Amino acid sequence: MRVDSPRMNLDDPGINLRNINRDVLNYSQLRSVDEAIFVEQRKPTREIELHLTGNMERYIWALDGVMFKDATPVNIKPNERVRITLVNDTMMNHPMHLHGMWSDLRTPSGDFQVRKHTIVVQPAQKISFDVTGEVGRWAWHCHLLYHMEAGMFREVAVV
Ligand SMILES: [Cu+2]
Repeated sequence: MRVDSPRMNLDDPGINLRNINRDVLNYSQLRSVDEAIFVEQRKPTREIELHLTGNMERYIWALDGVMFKDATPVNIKPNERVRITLVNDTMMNHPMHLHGMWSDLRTPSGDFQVRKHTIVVQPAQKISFDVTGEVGRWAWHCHLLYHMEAGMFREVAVV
C-alpha cells in the first residue's frame, strides 16, 4: 500500500483527537528556546527518503518494504548534513527514534520547527527532519516495541 498524496502539515492532533472539546498539543506548537545556540544552520546537501511500510494482517513492519534482517545500513558521512524524509504508508502512528544525532524537524516549507529525539509520523503523513552525521553505528527504529521487533528498524552507519 502506498499513499498517493501524503499531507505535510504539523498541526493535526491525530485520529480520534480532532474536534474534541479540549486542546491537544501538536508539533506546530513546539518551539526550541535554544535554536540560535545549538541548532545547525547549514543546509542539507542530500535527502534520504524512506517509506514506513507494513502489513497489518501478517504483522510485518518495515522501511521501504524491507525488514531489518534483510536491510543494509543507511549511510551518512561524518559531519554530513542530511535531510531525512519519512512517508507513512501505514494506518498507524510510528514514533521514529534515531540514536546518536538530533532530529531537527522541518516545517512543510523547510524551516526549522523544533529539535527532537523521536519524531512521530502519523498515517499518510510526510515529514522531514535534518541530521548531522555523528560518527558511530546507530540504531534507528520505531519506538513501538512490536513494530521494532517486527522489522521497522535500521542501522545508520556514520563512518
Ligand atoms: Cu511503528
